[in-house]
Amino acid sequence: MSEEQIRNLETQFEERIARDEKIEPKDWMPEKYRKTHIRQISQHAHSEVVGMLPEGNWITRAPSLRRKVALLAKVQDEAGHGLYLYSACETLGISRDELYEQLHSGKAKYSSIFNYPTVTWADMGAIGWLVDGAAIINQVPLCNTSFGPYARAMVRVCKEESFHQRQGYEIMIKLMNGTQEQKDMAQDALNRWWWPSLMMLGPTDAESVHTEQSMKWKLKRKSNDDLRQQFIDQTVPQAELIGLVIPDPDLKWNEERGSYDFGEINWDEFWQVVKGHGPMNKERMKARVGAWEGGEWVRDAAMAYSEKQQERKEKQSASLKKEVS
Ligand code: FAQ
Repeated sequence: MSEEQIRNLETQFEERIARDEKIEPKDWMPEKYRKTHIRQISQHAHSEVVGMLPEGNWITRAPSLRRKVALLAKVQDEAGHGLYLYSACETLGISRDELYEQLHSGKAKYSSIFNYPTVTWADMGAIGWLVDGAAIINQVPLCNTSFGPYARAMVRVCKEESFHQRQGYEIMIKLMNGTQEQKDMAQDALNRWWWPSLMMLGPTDAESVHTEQSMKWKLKRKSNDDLRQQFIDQTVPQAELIGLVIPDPDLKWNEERGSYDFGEINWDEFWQVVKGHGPMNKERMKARVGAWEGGEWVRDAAMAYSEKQQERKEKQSASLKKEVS
């Protein structure tokens, strides 16, 4: 293709983005757009899959049958989200095997938030309320993202995240209506999950290397700082309502801005976690790689079964053809 032809295609592409048209897998797209989407969608998929581990840790120890059923359903939903997202990513021309390889070799990133331990039952409340709460704030704008398969996957994901957020908040309400020990447990979980939840929404806009281009392509519809502010403004009244205290002495309502001012985020901690040195990075990777290797016989059996079915079908159609002739 000549340079002029490429320029024309780029112009048409930018015009489609400006008109808010969805870009579909078979449409022409700049190589950088494709790569950026593979990066973000695959990181998102990996986050959903690794994100099953902290809560999976509590399925066998949920305090009642109702809580167990709800947590089990939530964790299964996260697996489903990972699968839609891997499928959306595959439409950009990368295989599932390559994506898994990137995760298992440590080349691919996944959300920092899942590298923290879940030490008490209250952490199940805090994760649903805060982590899923932050995920919804980040993902609702993504329902309007420019790449069709990603936008469509996000619609369903957001509906499910909304149930997850409520089940988490309900756990916190229950604990805050309980004994002093239960209240302390809920407060302790909030103390540990608050700051990592703010970090989860990504580095400050000044440090965010991808935001500018991603906003132009309408991959991202809101900046990291805007989403973080929205999360704080929405969550603080929810904490106050049930008697929890946000662990930030600098948190203060700013009348002029109509938003909360908040304290300094420990970005050194964030980058340490992103670079693989968080409290649970090694355990998370070990669990994922172990699951992949331990599941090899299941994949082999599924492949053998499908090959057998195919052979059977071919034999049947061959004998049918013989009969007809
Ligand atoms: N953790 O320039 P930016 C969930 C990296 S799903 C690790 O700002 P961008 C559901 C970033 O990749 C949670 N790394 O990047 C659930 C980049 O590095 P790179 C996941 C992070 O892409 C709930 C570098 O820093 N959600 O929770 C993080 O424009 C409960 C510079 O950053 C999504 O993935 C981080 N937190 O903005 C499941 C949503 N933040 O790639 C189970 C889709 C940044 O150059 C239980 N993703 N980095 O090597 C997004 O919206 C964006 O990718 C952001 C980051 C906002 C995460």
